[in-house]
This record gives sequence, C-alpha cells and structure tokens, in this order.
Amino acid sequence: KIFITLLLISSVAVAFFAFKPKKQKKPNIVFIMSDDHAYQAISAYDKRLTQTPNIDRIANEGMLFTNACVTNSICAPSRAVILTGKHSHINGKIDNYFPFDSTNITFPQILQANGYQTAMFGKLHFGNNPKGFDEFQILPDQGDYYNPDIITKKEGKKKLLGYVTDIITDLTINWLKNERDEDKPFFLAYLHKAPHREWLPAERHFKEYLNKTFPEPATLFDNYEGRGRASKEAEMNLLTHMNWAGDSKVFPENMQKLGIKESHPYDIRFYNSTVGRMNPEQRKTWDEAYGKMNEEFVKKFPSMSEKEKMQWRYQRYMQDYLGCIASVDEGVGQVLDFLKQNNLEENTIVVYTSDQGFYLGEHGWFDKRFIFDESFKTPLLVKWPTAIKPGTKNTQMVQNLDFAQTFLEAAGIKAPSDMQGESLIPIFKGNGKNFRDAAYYHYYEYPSVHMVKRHYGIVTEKYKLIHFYYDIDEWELYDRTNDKNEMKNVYNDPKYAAVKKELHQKLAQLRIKYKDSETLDKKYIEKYKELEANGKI
Ligand code: SGN
Ligand code: CA
Repeated sequence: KIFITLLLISSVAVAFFAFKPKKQKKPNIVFIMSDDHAYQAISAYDKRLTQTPNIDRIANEGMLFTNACVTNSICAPSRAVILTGKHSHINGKIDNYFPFDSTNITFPQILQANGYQTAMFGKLHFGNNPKGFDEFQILPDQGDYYNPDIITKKEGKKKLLGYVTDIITDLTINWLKNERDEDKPFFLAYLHKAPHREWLPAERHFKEYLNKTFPEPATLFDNYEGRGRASKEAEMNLLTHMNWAGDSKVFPENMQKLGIKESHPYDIRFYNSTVGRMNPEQRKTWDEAYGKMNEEFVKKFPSMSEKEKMQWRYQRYMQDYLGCIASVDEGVGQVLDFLKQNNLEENTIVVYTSDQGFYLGEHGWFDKRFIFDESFKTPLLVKWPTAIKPGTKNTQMVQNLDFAQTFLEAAGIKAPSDMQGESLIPIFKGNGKNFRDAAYYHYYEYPSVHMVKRHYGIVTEKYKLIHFYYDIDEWELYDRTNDKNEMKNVYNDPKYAAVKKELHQKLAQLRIKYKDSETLDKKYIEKYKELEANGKI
C-alpha cells in the first residue's frame, strides 16, 4: 500500500514538473545609442541622404517611432535622463558641465540587483564611471576617433589601435561571445561616439564619401527672420560658425596659403589633436584622400561667393558625417548578426536611438540643443519578436525619459515611484493609444559653445510653445501643422490667442507635474555661476 502511495505521489510530482509551464525567461536588452545621429540620416526615416540597411532591419523586424523626442537635447544630460528615468532638473545633470550625481539610482543598478548581467561599451560622457555594471569599457569624456584611449573596469586606462566605432563594436561582440553568463538575462549598452563632431570617418570610407554630393535641405539659407533673438544669436551656422581645419578638414597649410583666419581660436589645435592621433600609415591614407579635396578647394576658394562657400561647407559636412554613419551601420549589422546566429533573437529587445537629434544644414545649422524638431526629435527603432509586430510604425510622443520604466517592466520589476516617464510596453503591444498628449522640454547649457539660450517649453501634436530666458524673456509659438519647418513665430498673432492661452495653462500644469519651477531655474543659474567662478566652465 505504502509502495503504491509513494508511486502515485512520485508520478504526480513527475507529471507536475514535466507539464509545469516553462517560466518565461526575462528578456535580454541590447541598448544601442549613437551620439548626435540625426533621424534624417537613417534610411528607415528618410532615404534622401544615405542608406542604413542594418539599422533599418530593427524597424523592419520591429517598430519605427516617428515622434520620439528628448527632454533636453544635449549629450550627457540625455544619458542621465535615460539612466535615471527623471528629468534633468530632478537628476541634477542639467548640462555637460554639471557633474552627474552618482547617488541617483539608475535602472542598470536595479536590473543588476535583480539578476541581470550588465555591460557598457563606448561613450558615456559623465566624467565618472557608471554604477550597476559588471563590466564596462568607456571612452574618457568625448573620446577620440582614431586610436582612442579607453577606461576599463579591470585594468584602468589604455590606448587602443584602430577606429573608435569598430573598437566599440569589437568590445561589444567580444563580451557577447566570451563573457556573457548564459544562465542570466543581460543588459548591454553599446554606445557609439560617432557621428559626433568633428565627424571623422574610418579610412575605408574616405574614398567613397569624399566623392559624393548630397541634396540640400530647403532651409539651408535661412536668415532667421520671423523668429526671435534665440535663433538669430545661436552660433551653429555652417558658414559662419564651423571651423575650417577641424570641421571642414582644410589643411592648416592651405588655410595659411589662402589667408583664411581660424574660425575658432582652437581650430588648428583641435585638428592636430584628432587627426594627429593617427600613426604614420593611417595618416598617409588620410593625407592622400583629403589632399585631393584640399587641392580642389585651394583652386576654387578665391572665386567662391558666400553662397558657394555655404554649399561647399554643407557637402563637406555631409561627406564626413555620413561617412561616420557608414561604420555605425556596419557595427549594428554585426551585433544583429551575432544575436541571430546565437539563438538570442527571439527574447532580446534591441533598441537603436541617439542621445538627441541633430541639424544637417536645416536652418543653416549643425549641432542640436534647440526644442525645434531636428534636435527635439530623436531616432528610435525597437525590435522584440515576442512582443512587437514586425514592420510597425508608431507616431506617439515617446521620450528618452521612458526607457528606464520600459526596461524595468520588461524585466518584471516594479519601477521606483519617483521615476517620471511612462513604460512603452503597451505601445510595443499595440495598445498605447492615449499615451502622452504633451511633452515637456528644458534646455540649460548657456552661455556656452553654440550660444543656444536657456529655454523650456511644451510640444503637442499641433503646437510648440517656448520660453527663452536668462538674458532674454521671449516667448515663441509654432504651428506644427501649417509651418512644418518652424519658420514663423506666431506668438503675437491674434488668431492664435485661444491656443496660446490653452498652451500656457498646459505648460504650467506640466511644470507642476514634473516638479520644475522658476525657483529651480534660478537655483540652477546660481549653481552655474558658481561653477564658472571656480573655473569649471
Ligand atoms: C564639443 C563640440 C560642440 C558640441 C559639444 C557638446 N565642439 O564642444 O560642437 O556641441 O561638444 O556635444 S568640438 O569642436 O569639441 O567637437 S555633446 O554631444 O557632448 O553634447
Ligand atoms: Ca550628443
């Protein structure tokens, strides 16, 4: 009898374990982010400038977000928003100068504490090392394109030979191959320096891109009429604010020959310290490729009109910028291939994004910072075969603020209640209808390089209301439906009186919701002045 009972119990137990539904394994997360990658330079968004077949794969197999945006369009602050899930005024990293307060809790710390293996490779730009990572190898500060130094968790700082984008890809794949713990889900941050200024491509792309010409944007010759002082006083115009040596790669000896003054006192120093990192062999390839372009420039320059100089600047800029993207796209392809070949595709979330958008000659500009579309919006492509239908598009105003809560929810972890974003999981699953009707934005880094004034604002599907402050007190309003290029400030147009009133109310509500205020604006100005007085700016 006992024997039969035991047999019965054990067979029930066996049956239970055999048929117990397999626990859904937590998803892996591959977070790919480049620095200053404009959505205009991703063919899934726009085919006019270049082809990015590998980045596009993420949208083909997943979701393309056409209105993804940032909360503060600049490098290190954007990264801080992503990691903390909190706006800049709450996490404290308001600009590239303020130190990142590492008492902030970041989502990788939470993932790590919940059994995730975590790794970061590439550009972080915090000035301090990331917390919550089992492994990291990061570029010091902005990092260099050629033969860069790298800070490693295990061995301190060292210099690596090669091109930065390829190096970051190699480190990432090496980790996936050799250091990944197959019993744990992982979070992997694969963070490119490219295509950040001064836009230096890999040697293998010199020839192809130096021979290309690109279509000009409609607003390349913008004279900023119809807008306020902020657009007029910004220093990011291709013709007047780009450097000849560093940005446009005119050899210093040619600048001398042509009597071109340095556009910036550090121009030649920058050029020498970037291109100057190459070894003699690499430098030979550089001089040959860029030498030809320089020869033609020397011939043409004396007879060039201002308009022709602007056009030349634009082509030069695009050749180098898009040459950088080519390597990023190749690297992304290698990582996607690795996931596929190693059976890691099905339950891995792959995100491709940038720390913000970028101007590719629109409004005559390069750089970012403004709440205007090219820098407010950012590319976002996500695939996750178990949750996202392939080839889908989403038009919601999702923000970089939302990543932390999204990843935590995907991992089945409750997010801390003081995070300020929204999880994107409902959108992934096709149920994110009334997601966010207005996005809040606040930019601080002024006075500083490019001289974009401090401003905050609100963006809805139809309008954009902006307040520029500090050494100015100007409001601007844009009609996003009828003025897609944001050329005309209609703040004082009586036709928009009702809209204006409603947006002011909404903006005030959002400032309260996110705990931002005039008192905080003033506090950050005081702190900025303190840093300045201490020589930190
Ligand atoms: C450097 C660049 C600027 C750029 C800032 C911030 N100049 O100062 O053009 O806006 O970084 O960029 S450079 O000549 O040194 O390249 S960010 O991406 O780090 O925010
Ligand atoms: Ca950036």
